[in-house]
Amino acid sequence: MKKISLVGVPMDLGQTRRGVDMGPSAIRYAGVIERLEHLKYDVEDNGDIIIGRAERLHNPNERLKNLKLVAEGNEKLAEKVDNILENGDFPLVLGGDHSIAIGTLAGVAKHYKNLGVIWYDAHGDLNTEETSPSGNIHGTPLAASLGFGNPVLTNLHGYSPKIKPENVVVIGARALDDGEKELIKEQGIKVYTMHEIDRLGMARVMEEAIDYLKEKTDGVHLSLDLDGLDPIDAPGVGTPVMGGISYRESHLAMEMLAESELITSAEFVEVNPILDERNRTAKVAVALMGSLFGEKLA
Ligand code: B3U
Ligand code: MN
Ligand code: MN
Repeated sequence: MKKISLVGVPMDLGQTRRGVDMGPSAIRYAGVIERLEHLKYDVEDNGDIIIGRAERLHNPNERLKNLKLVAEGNEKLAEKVDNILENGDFPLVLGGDHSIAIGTLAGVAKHYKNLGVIWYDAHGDLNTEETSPSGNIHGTPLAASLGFGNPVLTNLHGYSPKIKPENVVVIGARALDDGEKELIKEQGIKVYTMHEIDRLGMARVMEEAIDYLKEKTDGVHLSLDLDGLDPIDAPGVGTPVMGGISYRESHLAMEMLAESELITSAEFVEVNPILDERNRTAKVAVALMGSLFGEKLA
């Protein structure tokens, strides 16, 4: 069995609500290491990536907020993740806001010819510097990894693009901006919105997503934003959107991914303990990791 190599990324500069930098501590406190060790994994905790401190939270002349510090933190993360894969271990990244997916994917994608990505999120994170309504980099990482957006982000870790549009599946979307909808159409990105999840059911959605990626990819990264879940189940997130994926559907999704043996790296992001109720969202994240790594109900 592979060793799981954990990295925390206390990043909160990709958006404007403070507190998400405490996500890695909250997830550790919720027992991630014990949970994975109980499943007989060898778990190594690499501690946290050091993220720079902004003297002043964002310069109003900059379109993308805190671009330099976000890029620097992501470059360090990319190097770390790259080394973890070099050692043959499984990288498990704990966020932090979703801007860290730029660094994770930069470190991961080098190791594959056709990396698949499952983007589990209420949002598409497909904005670019031009289309972003907020200037928050956590709304742009999927676009950046596909090669769209500011070159400081797209060229992170020295190459672009990291992934191909036909190897991406977005699951749980229900808050897409106009520019994101255009990019989805133009690039033919597979998206299961809440409409499809309601219509087909999560089991069918996951079967289709797994079949779609299975043949054409040589590794699949899971990027799970806790706001993909309904805020009733995961209240501790910066941008909650009603009408999301339930706790049970999410467990089913993780269990089906575990059965598929497709996932080769993962990250869990956007846990914000300040906005949470008694660390509930971090506990949900850890429970989902349990299912992803093969925990069985009976
Ligand atoms: N699409 C909006 C909102 C958003 C994206 N990701 C999150 N919120 N978490 C934006 O700002 O790009
Ligand atoms: Mn996201
Ligand atoms: Mn989101």
